[in-house]
Amino acid sequence: MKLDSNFLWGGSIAAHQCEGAFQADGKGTGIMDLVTIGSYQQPREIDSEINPNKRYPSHQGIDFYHRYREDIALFAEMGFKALRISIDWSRIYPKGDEEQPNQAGLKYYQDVVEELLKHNIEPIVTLYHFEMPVHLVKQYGSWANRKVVDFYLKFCETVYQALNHKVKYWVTFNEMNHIDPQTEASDIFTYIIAGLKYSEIENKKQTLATIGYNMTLASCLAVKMGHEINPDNQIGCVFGIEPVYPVDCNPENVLNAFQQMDRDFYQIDAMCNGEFPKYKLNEYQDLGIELPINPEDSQAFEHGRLDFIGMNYYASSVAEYEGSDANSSALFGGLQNPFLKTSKWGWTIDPIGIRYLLNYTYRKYGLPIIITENGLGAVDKVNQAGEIVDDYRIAYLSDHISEIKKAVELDQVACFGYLMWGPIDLVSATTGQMSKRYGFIHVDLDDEGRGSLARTRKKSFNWYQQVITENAENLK
Ligand code: BGP
Repeated sequence: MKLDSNFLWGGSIAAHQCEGAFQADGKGTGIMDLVTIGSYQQPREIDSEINPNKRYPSHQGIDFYHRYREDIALFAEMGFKALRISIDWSRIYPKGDEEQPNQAGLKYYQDVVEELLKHNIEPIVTLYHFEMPVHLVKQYGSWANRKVVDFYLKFCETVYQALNHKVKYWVTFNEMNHIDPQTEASDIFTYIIAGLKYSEIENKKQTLATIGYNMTLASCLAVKMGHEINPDNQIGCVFGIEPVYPVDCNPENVLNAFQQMDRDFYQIDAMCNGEFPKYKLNEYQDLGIELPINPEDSQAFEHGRLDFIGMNYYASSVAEYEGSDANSSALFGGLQNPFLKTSKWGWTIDPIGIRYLLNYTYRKYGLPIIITENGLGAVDKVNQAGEIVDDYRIAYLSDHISEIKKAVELDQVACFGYLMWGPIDLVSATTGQMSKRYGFIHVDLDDEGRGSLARTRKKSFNWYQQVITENAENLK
């Protein structure tokens, strides 16, 4: 099998990382509007109110809100077939529990979608990418409260209707799989998903299991609703999964690695197999966790199955030795893989991992997969001629795309698109930095918010343009 001629080449961005304009046209405060800048070593601070003396990168983003036409024209110039955007919930329902949506917020996204369609770029819309109204966290306790599922569904319905027949590909959630009752997390990881700092969550196991269940249920209900509104809708969910390798071939370590990787799949199981997995219910029962299950939930799992799976892939990790207390992933500061190099932010660079993940996931579910994120966060330097020669980014992307091609052409995986993360430099989710750059397009903005915001094509811009034109036929 060859890469399809309609293969969806493009990129992915998220509202809170690019839009800025954090109070424009009636937008409410979203959870990421309260997070400061950090770095690889220094975690981002999470405040409960906006402190006027601090800088919050989402407030400015890269000003995509006002410059989307210019930016989309640049994506079109590269030949994008698709762009994944997210809808900031707090633009549509500023507090989350209003009766009526904010029309100005809806109009903005309708305009963005029109602009994409004008350039023949397929919009892929994520309904929840770390953008929850803060009010829902403070007033209702976030996803631990079932009412939030209803507010989310109301938001989904509003957006499905507003963009009906314009948008065909939808994503219910981005990376909800980072919530796991049995894995210790840093504050930012539970915060980006649910607006709650890990260290402050009371009764952690119970609360995180409930959040995971409610979000999984919400995704299934949103799929069901989206199909009812328009049977042509193709609805998926995006997961951020790392292949986890054993530290050696000691069967205990191999099993340990398998089990660790498997923890990230229970929500996909629930969304593909028509029921919330029994093994998870039994596990929770053994831990003394009680899930807030309603009898009618089974209908949601039965009728809310995904049409496709979105995979965000950046890195692989190595599991600690069996019995070790340490948390293992390289991404979160665990063991390094001696066979692989890492990025400046410590993320392993493992192109074969994407082929492994595609194979593993496709064999498990048989559903079409789209790579919804993949890219290299790097420090770019503008040379004396004003150019950015980002050969390291080209090498990273080229190596990963080669492995995707092998997965499709040699392993018969149904992968229907590749969306590079951050085709334009934007704010990093984990660190808040601008200096962690992913883009084909450079944005003149530094970590302190200084710069003209001017957009410049990097060397990789022309490279990706050629990859798309040739459908990746002549990769080096
Ligand atoms: C993914 C998120 C994205 C993006 C990406 C890169 O997990 O879905 O929003 O940010 O990671 O991470 P970072 O921006 O921290 O480098």
